[in-house]
Amino acid sequence: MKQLNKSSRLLNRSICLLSLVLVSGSVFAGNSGGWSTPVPVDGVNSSYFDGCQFLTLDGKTMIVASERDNPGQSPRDMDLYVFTREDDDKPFGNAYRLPEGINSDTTDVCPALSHDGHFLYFASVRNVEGSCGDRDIYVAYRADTRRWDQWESVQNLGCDVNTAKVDQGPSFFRDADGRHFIYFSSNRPVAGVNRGHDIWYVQVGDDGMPVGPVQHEDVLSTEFNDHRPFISYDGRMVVFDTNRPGAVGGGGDDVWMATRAHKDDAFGEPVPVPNVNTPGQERRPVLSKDKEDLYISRVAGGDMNVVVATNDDDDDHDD
Ligand SMILES: [Ca+2]
Ligand SMILES: [Ca+2]
Ligand SMILES: [Ca+2]
Repeated sequence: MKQLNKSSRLLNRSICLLSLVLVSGSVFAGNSGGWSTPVPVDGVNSSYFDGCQFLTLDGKTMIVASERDNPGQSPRDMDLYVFTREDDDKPFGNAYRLPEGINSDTTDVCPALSHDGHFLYFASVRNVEGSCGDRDIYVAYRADTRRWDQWESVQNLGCDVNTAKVDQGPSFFRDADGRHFIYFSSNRPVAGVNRGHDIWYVQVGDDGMPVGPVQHEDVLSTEFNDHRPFISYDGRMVVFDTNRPGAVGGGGDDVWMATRAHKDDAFGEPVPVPNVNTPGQERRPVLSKDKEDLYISRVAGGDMNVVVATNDDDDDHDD
Protein backbone atom coordinates (compact mmCIF):
# COMPACT_ATOMS: atom_id res chain seq x y z
CA MET A 1 0.00 0.00 0.00
CA LYS A 2 2.82 2.34 0.87
CA GLN A 3 4.44 1.82 -2.51
CA LEU A 4 1.10 2.26 -4.29
CA ASN A 5 0.55 5.53 -2.46
CA LYS A 6 4.01 6.69 -3.35
CA SER A 7 3.56 5.74 -7.00
CA SER A 8 0.25 7.55 -7.15
CA ARG A 9 1.75 10.64 -5.64
CA LEU A 10 4.65 10.57 -8.08
CA LEU A 11 2.26 10.30 -11.01
CA ASN A 12 0.34 13.27 -9.69
CA ARG A 13 3.40 15.46 -9.74
CA SER A 14 3.97 17.79 -12.66
CA ILE A 15 5.00 16.41 -16.04
CA CYS A 16 8.13 18.51 -15.80
CA LEU A 17 9.28 16.94 -12.54
CA LEU A 18 8.37 13.46 -13.70
CA SER A 19 10.42 13.96 -16.85
CA LEU A 20 13.44 15.01 -14.83
CA VAL A 21 13.06 11.99 -12.60
CA LEU A 22 12.82 9.62 -15.54
CA VAL A 23 15.90 11.15 -17.18
CA SER A 24 17.94 10.72 -14.01
CA GLY A 25 16.61 7.19 -13.62
CA SER A 26 17.22 7.38 -9.90
CA VAL A 27 13.81 7.20 -8.33
CA PHE A 28 12.83 3.95 -9.93
CA ALA A 29 16.17 2.20 -9.34
CA GLY A 30 15.07 1.24 -5.83
CA ASN A 31 12.32 1.79 -3.29
CA SER A 32 13.91 4.83 -1.66
CA GLY A 33 13.97 7.38 -4.44
CA GLY A 34 14.58 11.06 -4.03
CA TRP A 35 18.14 10.94 -2.68
CA SER A 36 20.21 14.00 -3.49
CA THR A 37 23.78 13.82 -4.76
CA PRO A 38 25.98 13.51 -1.63
CA VAL A 39 27.99 16.55 -0.54
CA PRO A 40 30.72 16.84 2.14
CA VAL A 41 29.47 17.38 5.70
CA ASP A 42 30.49 20.83 6.96
CA GLY A 43 32.90 20.86 9.86
CA VAL A 44 33.94 17.23 10.31
CA ASN A 45 36.36 16.61 7.43
CA SER A 46 40.09 17.28 7.16
CA SER A 47 42.70 16.66 4.46
CA TYR A 48 43.34 13.28 6.13
CA PHE A 49 41.09 10.22 6.35
CA ASP A 50 37.82 11.01 8.12
CA GLY A 51 34.93 8.57 8.26
CA CYS A 52 33.12 5.61 9.81
CA GLN A 53 30.86 8.18 11.42
CA PHE A 54 27.84 8.01 13.72
CA LEU A 55 25.04 10.55 14.28
CA THR A 56 23.30 10.76 17.65
CA LEU A 57 19.53 10.45 18.05
CA ASP A 58 19.10 14.24 18.41
CA GLY A 59 21.17 14.86 15.26
CA LYS A 60 23.39 17.36 17.09
CA THR A 61 26.48 15.23 17.68
CA MET A 62 28.55 13.32 15.16
CA ILE A 63 31.35 10.94 16.13
CA VAL A 64 33.93 10.50 13.39
CA ALA A 65 37.11 8.43 13.10
CA SER A 66 39.97 10.56 11.82
CA GLU A 67 43.71 10.26 11.35
CA ARG A 68 44.13 14.05 11.47
CA ASP A 69 46.43 13.99 14.50
CA ASN A 70 48.32 10.85 13.42
CA PRO A 71 48.78 11.23 9.65
CA GLY A 72 50.98 8.97 7.58
CA GLN A 73 50.93 5.97 9.90
CA SER A 74 50.84 2.48 8.46
CA PRO A 75 48.54 0.87 9.32
CA ARG A 76 46.39 3.99 9.72
CA ASP A 77 46.06 5.28 13.27
CA MET A 78 42.53 6.69 13.36
CA ASP A 79 41.00 8.04 16.55
CA LEU A 80 37.43 8.92 17.47
CA TYR A 81 36.40 12.59 17.62
CA VAL A 82 33.13 14.18 18.68
CA PHE A 83 31.67 17.16 16.80
CA THR A 84 28.60 19.14 17.81
CA ARG A 85 26.18 21.56 16.17
CA GLU A 86 23.34 23.71 17.43
CA ASP A 87 20.88 22.47 14.83
CA ASP A 88 20.86 20.14 11.86
CA ASP A 89 21.08 23.01 9.39
CA LYS A 90 24.23 24.37 11.08
CA PRO A 91 27.83 23.18 10.46
CA PHE A 92 29.53 20.92 12.97
CA GLY A 93 32.31 22.30 15.17
CA ASN A 94 33.96 21.96 18.58
CA ALA A 95 36.08 18.94 17.63
CA TYR A 96 36.87 16.89 20.74
CA ARG A 97 39.19 13.88 20.68
CA LEU A 98 37.78 11.16 22.93
CA PRO A 99 40.12 10.20 25.79
CA GLU A 100 42.68 7.42 25.90
CA GLY A 101 40.94 4.15 26.64
CA ILE A 102 38.36 4.85 24.00
CA ASN A 103 41.20 5.78 21.65
CA SER A 104 44.39 3.75 21.53
CA ASP A 105 47.65 3.82 19.60
CA THR A 106 45.97 1.74 16.87
CA THR A 107 42.92 2.25 14.66
CA ASP A 108 39.73 3.06 16.61
CA VAL A 109 36.73 3.46 14.32
CA CYS A 110 33.03 3.01 13.60
CA PRO A 111 31.31 4.17 16.82
CA ALA A 112 27.66 3.47 17.66
CA LEU A 113 25.92 4.87 20.73
CA SER A 114 23.07 3.07 22.47
CA HIS A 115 19.80 4.99 22.18
CA ASP A 116 20.00 6.00 25.87
CA GLY A 117 23.49 7.39 25.32
CA HIS A 118 25.21 5.34 28.02
CA PHE A 119 27.04 2.74 25.90
CA LEU A 120 29.49 3.48 23.10
CA TYR A 121 30.32 0.55 20.82
CA PHE A 122 33.27 0.84 18.45
CA ALA A 123 35.88 -1.25 16.62
CA SER A 124 39.58 -1.28 17.37
CA VAL A 125 42.65 -3.26 16.36
CA ARG A 126 44.30 -2.72 19.77
CA ASN A 127 46.17 -5.76 21.03
CA VAL A 128 45.42 -5.97 24.74
CA GLU A 129 44.59 -8.68 27.24
CA GLY A 130 41.21 -10.10 26.25
CA SER A 131 41.39 -9.08 22.60
CA CYS A 132 40.49 -11.82 20.13
CA GLY A 133 42.66 -10.88 17.16
CA ASP A 134 42.68 -8.34 14.33
CA ARG A 135 39.76 -5.89 14.57
CA ASP A 136 37.36 -6.39 17.52
CA ILE A 137 34.29 -4.63 18.87
CA TYR A 138 34.47 -2.92 22.27
CA VAL A 139 31.92 -1.20 24.49
CA ALA A 140 32.49 1.74 26.81
CA TYR A 141 30.11 2.92 29.53
CA ARG A 142 29.44 6.37 30.97
CA ALA A 143 26.98 7.24 33.73
CA ASP A 144 26.54 10.86 32.66
CA THR A 145 25.37 11.02 29.04
CA ARG A 146 26.26 14.73 28.84
CA ARG A 147 29.96 13.98 29.36
CA TRP A 148 32.21 12.76 26.56
CA ASP A 149 35.33 12.83 28.76
CA GLN A 150 34.22 10.48 31.54
CA TRP A 151 34.09 6.78 30.68
CA GLU A 152 34.00 4.26 33.49
CA SER A 153 34.86 1.11 31.58
CA VAL A 154 35.98 -0.16 28.18
CA GLN A 155 35.44 -3.86 27.51
CA ASN A 156 36.00 -6.26 24.64
CA LEU A 157 32.65 -7.90 23.76
CA GLY A 158 34.35 -11.28 24.18
CA CYS A 159 35.59 -13.94 21.82
CA ASP A 160 32.16 -15.27 20.83
CA VAL A 161 31.13 -11.96 19.29
CA ASN A 162 34.71 -11.18 18.31
CA THR A 163 37.00 -13.64 16.56
CA ALA A 164 40.55 -13.76 15.22
CA LYS A 165 39.09 -12.26 12.03
CA VAL A 166 37.83 -8.73 11.24
CA ASP A 167 34.85 -7.91 13.50
CA GLN A 168 33.62 -4.38 12.96
CA GLY A 169 30.91 -1.86 12.16
CA PRO A 170 28.63 -2.16 15.22
CA SER A 171 25.10 -0.73 15.24
CA PHE A 172 22.56 -0.64 18.07
CA PHE A 173 18.98 -1.93 17.72
CA ARG A 174 16.05 -1.95 20.18
CA ASP A 175 13.35 -4.46 19.26
CA ALA A 176 9.58 -4.23 19.85
CA ASP A 177 9.97 -5.95 23.24
CA GLY A 178 12.63 -3.50 24.36
CA ARG A 179 15.49 -5.96 23.97
CA HIS A 180 18.79 -4.54 22.75
CA PHE A 181 20.95 -5.97 19.98
CA ILE A 182 24.21 -5.18 18.28
CA TYR A 183 24.39 -5.71 14.53
CA PHE A 184 27.89 -5.92 13.06
CA SER A 185 29.93 -7.46 10.27
CA SER A 186 32.62 -10.13 10.38
CA ASN A 187 34.54 -12.27 7.93
CA ARG A 188 34.49 -15.35 10.18
CA PRO A 189 33.56 -18.55 8.32
CA VAL A 190 29.89 -19.55 8.20
CA ALA A 191 29.51 -23.25 9.08
CA GLY A 192 33.11 -23.74 8.02
CA VAL A 193 32.68 -21.95 4.69
CA ASN A 194 34.52 -18.71 3.93
CA ARG A 195 32.00 -16.19 2.55
CA GLY A 196 33.98 -12.99 3.03
CA HIS A 197 32.31 -10.45 5.31
CA ASP A 198 28.74 -11.15 6.42
CA ILE A 199 26.29 -9.42 8.74
CA TRP A 200 25.63 -10.80 12.23
CA TYR A 201 23.77 -9.78 15.37
CA VAL A 202 23.71 -10.55 19.06
CA GLN A 203 21.51 -9.54 21.98
CA VAL A 204 23.11 -7.40 24.68
CA GLY A 205 22.02 -7.00 28.29
CA ASP A 206 21.62 -4.08 30.67
CA ASP A 207 25.40 -3.93 31.11
CA GLY A 208 25.90 -3.59 27.35
CA MET A 209 27.56 -7.00 27.08
CA PRO A 210 26.37 -9.94 24.94
CA VAL A 211 23.80 -12.27 26.50
CA GLY A 212 22.78 -14.51 23.61
CA PRO A 213 24.24 -16.51 20.77
CA VAL A 214 25.76 -14.72 17.78
CA GLN A 215 23.35 -15.06 14.86
CA HIS A 216 23.88 -14.80 11.13
CA GLU A 217 21.70 -12.23 9.27
CA ASP A 218 20.75 -14.36 6.26
CA VAL A 219 18.72 -11.79 4.30
CA LEU A 220 21.43 -9.13 4.23
CA SER A 221 24.44 -11.36 3.66
CA THR A 222 25.79 -12.72 0.38
CA GLU A 223 28.93 -14.46 -0.83
CA PHE A 224 30.24 -10.94 -1.51
CA ASN A 225 31.54 -8.66 1.26
CA ASP A 226 28.69 -7.22 3.31
CA HIS A 227 29.83 -4.68 5.88
CA ARG A 228 28.89 -2.21 8.59
CA PRO A 229 25.10 -2.47 8.94
CA PHE A 230 23.25 0.49 10.46
CA ILE A 231 19.73 -0.04 11.79
CA SER A 232 17.60 3.12 11.65
CA TYR A 233 16.40 4.52 14.96
CA ASP A 234 12.85 3.29 14.26
CA GLY A 235 14.21 -0.17 13.45
CA ARG A 236 12.49 -0.35 10.07
CA MET A 237 15.41 0.32 7.72
CA VAL A 238 18.93 -1.01 7.48
CA VAL A 239 21.71 0.50 5.39
CA PHE A 240 25.08 -1.17 4.87
CA ASP A 241 27.98 -1.26 2.42
CA THR A 242 28.72 -4.16 0.17
CA ASN A 243 30.71 -4.97 -2.95
CA ARG A 244 27.92 -7.11 -4.43
CA PRO A 245 27.23 -6.10 -8.04
CA GLY A 246 24.09 -4.24 -9.10
CA ALA A 247 24.31 -0.63 -7.93
CA VAL A 248 23.75 1.71 -10.89
CA GLY A 249 26.80 4.00 -11.19
CA GLY A 250 28.57 2.10 -8.42
CA GLY A 251 31.59 -0.15 -8.00
CA GLY A 252 33.75 -1.33 -5.13
CA ASP A 253 31.85 -0.86 -1.88
CA ASP A 254 28.37 0.62 -2.40
CA VAL A 255 25.51 1.53 -0.08
CA TRP A 256 22.48 -0.75 -0.08
CA MET A 257 19.35 -0.70 2.04
CA ALA A 258 16.47 -2.90 3.10
CA THR A 259 13.19 -2.08 4.82
CA ARG A 260 10.44 -3.77 6.79
CA ALA A 261 6.95 -2.70 7.86
CA HIS A 262 7.51 -3.49 11.54
CA LYS A 263 10.71 -3.64 13.53
CA ASP A 264 10.16 -7.29 14.46
CA ASP A 265 9.67 -8.45 10.84
CA ALA A 266 12.52 -9.81 8.75
CA PHE A 267 14.06 -7.29 6.38
CA GLY A 268 12.99 -7.34 2.74
CA GLU A 269 15.38 -7.94 -0.14
CA PRO A 270 18.18 -5.35 -0.13
CA VAL A 271 18.39 -2.84 -2.98
CA PRO A 272 21.09 -0.28 -3.83
CA VAL A 273 20.41 3.24 -2.56
CA PRO A 274 19.92 5.24 -5.76
CA ASN A 275 22.06 8.24 -6.66
CA VAL A 276 24.67 7.91 -3.87
CA ASN A 277 27.06 5.25 -5.21
CA THR A 278 30.16 5.82 -7.36
CA PRO A 279 33.04 3.67 -8.64
CA GLY A 280 34.92 4.80 -5.47
CA GLN A 281 34.27 3.37 -2.01
CA GLU A 282 31.03 4.23 -0.20
CA ARG A 283 31.14 2.82 3.34
CA ARG A 284 29.50 2.85 6.76
CA PRO A 285 26.20 4.55 5.92
CA VAL A 286 24.19 5.91 8.87
CA LEU A 287 20.77 7.55 8.94
CA SER A 288 19.40 10.48 10.88
CA LYS A 289 16.42 9.73 13.13
CA ASP A 290 13.92 10.91 10.49
CA LYS A 291 15.79 8.96 7.77
CA GLU A 292 16.00 12.14 5.68
CA ASP A 293 19.80 12.34 5.94
CA LEU A 294 22.13 9.53 4.88
CA TYR A 295 25.75 9.97 5.95
CA ILE A 296 28.41 7.98 4.07
CA SER A 297 32.20 7.59 4.30
CA ARG A 298 33.49 8.08 0.79
CA VAL A 299 37.02 7.21 -0.33
CA ALA A 300 37.90 9.14 -3.49
CA GLY A 301 40.98 10.94 -4.80
CA GLY A 302 43.22 9.47 -2.08
CA ASP A 303 41.12 10.94 0.72
CA MET A 304 38.20 9.78 2.85
CA ASN A 305 35.48 12.18 3.92
CA VAL A 306 32.00 12.11 5.38
CA VAL A 307 29.35 13.07 2.84
CA VAL A 308 25.59 13.41 3.20
CA ALA A 309 22.65 12.83 0.88
CA THR A 310 19.17 14.06 1.74
CA ASN A 311 15.78 12.63 0.90
CA ASP A 312 12.70 14.83 0.74
CA ASP A 313 10.30 11.95 0.05
CA ASP A 314 8.31 12.03 3.30
CA ASP A 315 6.62 8.69 2.55
CA ASP A 316 9.83 7.05 3.76
CA HIS A 317 9.63 8.37 7.32
CA ASP A 318 5.96 8.36 8.10
CA ASP A 319 6.05 7.13 11.66
CA1 LIG B 1 39.65 13.82 4.80
CA1 LIG C 1 38.67 -9.85 15.58
CA1 LIG D 1 31.27 2.48 -4.74
